[in-house]
Amino acid sequence: MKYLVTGGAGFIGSAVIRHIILNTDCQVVNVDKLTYAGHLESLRDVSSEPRYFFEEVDICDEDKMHQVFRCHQPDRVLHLAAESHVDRSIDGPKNFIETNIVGTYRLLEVARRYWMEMSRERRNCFRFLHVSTDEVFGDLGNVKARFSEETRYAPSSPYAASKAGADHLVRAWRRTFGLPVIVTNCSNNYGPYHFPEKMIPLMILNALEGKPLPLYGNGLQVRDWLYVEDHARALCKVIEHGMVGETYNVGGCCEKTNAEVVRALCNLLDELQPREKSYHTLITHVADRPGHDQRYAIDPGKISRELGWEPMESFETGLRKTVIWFLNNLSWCRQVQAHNYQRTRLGTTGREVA
Ligand code: NAD
Ligand code: TDX
Repeated sequence: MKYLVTGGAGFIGSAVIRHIILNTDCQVVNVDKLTYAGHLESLRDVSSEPRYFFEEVDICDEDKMHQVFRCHQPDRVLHLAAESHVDRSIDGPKNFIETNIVGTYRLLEVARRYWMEMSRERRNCFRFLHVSTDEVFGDLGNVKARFSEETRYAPSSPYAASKAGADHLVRAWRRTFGLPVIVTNCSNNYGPYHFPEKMIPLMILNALEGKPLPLYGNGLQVRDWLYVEDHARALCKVIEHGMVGETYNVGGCCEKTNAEVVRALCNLLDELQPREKSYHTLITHVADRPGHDQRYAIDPGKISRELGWEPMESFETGLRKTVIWFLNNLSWCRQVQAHNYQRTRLGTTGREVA
């Protein structure tokens, strides 16, 4: 069995590849353009394994993607390659439209051609899993509801709109061409190898450098957190046992305000790496993100009932593991920050204090 993983040098893609290589005897082809967010260092635990292959290719490049499919003959496609940071999509939406929408369209066409040329037996087993986000559903505000697989799409940011567009394309390729696709929509991930422009790693690294911890607006926005290895397990379960044409919401039932998350990080750092003044003194309110969604929350009932998936990590154990991982892997952080890292909208620069 051979998996083709797009975006495998990113945060979640690298967790998926580690999971497959360490827990199965399958082969994995990692197709990644290595943007500022893609780092082969994140795969150092598995990259010497002969079942792992790397192709530095842009998913928008149809000719090269055809060659990759022809050469590796994958049985499964896990599509994670994307521009993924909301703040960057506000500063410059172009790359988001190109990779997330046009790139997904090109990948669907390459996969469709490849699938149509497969033997009947292999064609019946082929699967294309498109990895999407809860942000496509938009803002829950302060109502109690959670997102189900039937929730209407109402994306707020250019990032969310580009992911929504990609989701629609993937479902259309199922309905019109019969391509055996499955879609997942997951909530916020956190854990090792998280690129330090996202809130949790940014706060940890800023704290260790004694820099302000920039909470957008009032800090009361709610995100639903899931440890990245639980997401990787969910994706493998869905691609193996999920129903073709279906959508599965993935989430940890772990709603926290951003202020709660940052306070929990400060408590852990005060315990694990104490400094003269508590890390809490670094918390700073800064100008809000334009169009900032107030609340996301996933109902993971379907994947739990139908596929038996449950998160294994609690927020408390997962966050502690994450902080310890960052404390022990500051050289990885320095490497990825040095690599072509444009300091745009990091929250520590250019933002007014509210
Ligand atoms: P990431 O930004 O850490 O990694 C993205 C990877 O895709 C990088 O390795 C990058 O080099 C690669 N890439 C970007 N453009 C490419 C292109 N044109 N061709 C080939 N490779 C390209 O992202 P992530 O946080 O790991 O997210 C992975 C996927 O999961 C995305 O589709 C994202 O929308 C989705 N998702 C993320 C989260 C989250 O909390 N991070 C939650 C739900 C869903
Ligand atoms: O400095 C910050 N201060 C702050 O208050 C940053 C970077 C973020 N925030 C807030 C904004 C959000 O409410 O924290 C929350 C989390 O922000 P991010 O880490 O940027 O994640 P988010 O915008 O929620 O999107 C993430 O989850 C869904 C991923 O980046 C997406 O790829 C995924 O689809």
